Amino acid sequence: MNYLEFVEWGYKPSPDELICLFRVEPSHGFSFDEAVGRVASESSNGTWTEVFVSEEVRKLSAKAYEKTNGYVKIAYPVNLFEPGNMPQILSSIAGNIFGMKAVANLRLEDVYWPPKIVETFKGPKHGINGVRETLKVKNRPLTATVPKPKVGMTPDEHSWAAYEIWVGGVDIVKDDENLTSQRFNRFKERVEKTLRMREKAEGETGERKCYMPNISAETGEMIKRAEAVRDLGGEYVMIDILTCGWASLQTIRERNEELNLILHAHRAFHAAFTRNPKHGMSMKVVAEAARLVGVDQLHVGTVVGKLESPLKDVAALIKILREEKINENMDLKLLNKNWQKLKPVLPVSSGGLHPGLIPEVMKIFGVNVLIQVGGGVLGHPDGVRSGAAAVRQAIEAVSKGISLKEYAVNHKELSRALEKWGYIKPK
Ligand code: CAP
Ligand code: MG
Repeated sequence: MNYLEFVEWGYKPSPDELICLFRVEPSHGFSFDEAVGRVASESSNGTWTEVFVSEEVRKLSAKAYEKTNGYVKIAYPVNLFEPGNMPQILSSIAGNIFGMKAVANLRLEDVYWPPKIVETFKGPKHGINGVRETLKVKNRPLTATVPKPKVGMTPDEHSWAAYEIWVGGVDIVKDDENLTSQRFNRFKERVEKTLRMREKAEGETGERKCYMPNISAETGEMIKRAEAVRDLGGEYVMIDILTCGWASLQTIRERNEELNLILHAHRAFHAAFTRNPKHGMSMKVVAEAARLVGVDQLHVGTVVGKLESPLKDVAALIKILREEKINENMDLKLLNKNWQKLKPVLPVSSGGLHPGLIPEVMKIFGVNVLIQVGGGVLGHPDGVRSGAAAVRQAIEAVSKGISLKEYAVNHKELSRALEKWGYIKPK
């Protein structure tokens, strides 16, 4: 098989073609071009030995056309893909190729999605504006807290923690990624009791409060749980999109046309394949697929918190989720994008955060962000309600351009949070 038939340096792809940026590290004994030819072949319509290929079939072959510093751009004819089918698209461009013996390492760094693909996906139902309208919060970061310990509490304990979090000042209570419907905390009972506490907290604070129950489960069960949330008066559901899978996310998004819930996407499992800079698939491609399929909020990291999230990655993810058009930026290893009418997605910054880190998070994200603080609220020395208040006070301080230290002089809850955690960056 002559894999170099899938290589044409200098080829000019049409704007209709899907483009992938790969980092390619050939195995010993393979030239860069031979390895690249195999990647383009295996991810489009080639195989390891000669087979009859008609002219029509050859039109579906991918072409490697530009290379710099170990990175290569490969162009894919749009007809290679089934419009609107995310599993099929990723099975092509992020499928067998990672296991090829011809590459020692291979990483799908980014994708340019052509208009004929973008227009076949629904995108977010609510987007950032819809989320803000629901919460009635205009121009400050939204806040969320996961009641910790992450699993083990009963519905009564969970809903009580939620009440304390809401009355302390946090906008949204979020289930943790591994809390679904275990023996000690059945889904429906938790949602009923927590939404009842939400009403109590709204009555006492005069602020809108929301709850994000985690519906992650077999797809049919997820639909039942989403319908239950809608019937109980909830506005949100959370889905662990990577352990649930793209097909199930598309099914929930379809069903959500009528349910009209805000979809919060947790990305647990991503670091299994996004973290290694030499091999796997970047979080950028996950974020792009999530925006296309149509989540309203997505975790993107903190830079300063407990989980690996370098600034360049987070900066690229913020652009992918919030901007409509993006120019190619090789410093961020970002190909150009045109999301057309797809609504923007609210980035979620979470993981090891506490009030002392909020100024840095707001410097990175600005105000269009959902800041999730779990342990940093539940672990406050004066209790949950004080922890929640300290988060809001930290945001107020930044919004007023006042240092936390100064603002803490007249805000006890913030002062006590700084006493306990200072400005530490948890690992
Ligand atoms: C954070 C969290 C989130 C992580 C996920 C946790 O809790 O609930 O799942 O933020 O990581 O379970 O660790 P804390 P990412 O606020 O107590 O750290 O946001 O990077 O996807
Ligand atoms: Mg969690």
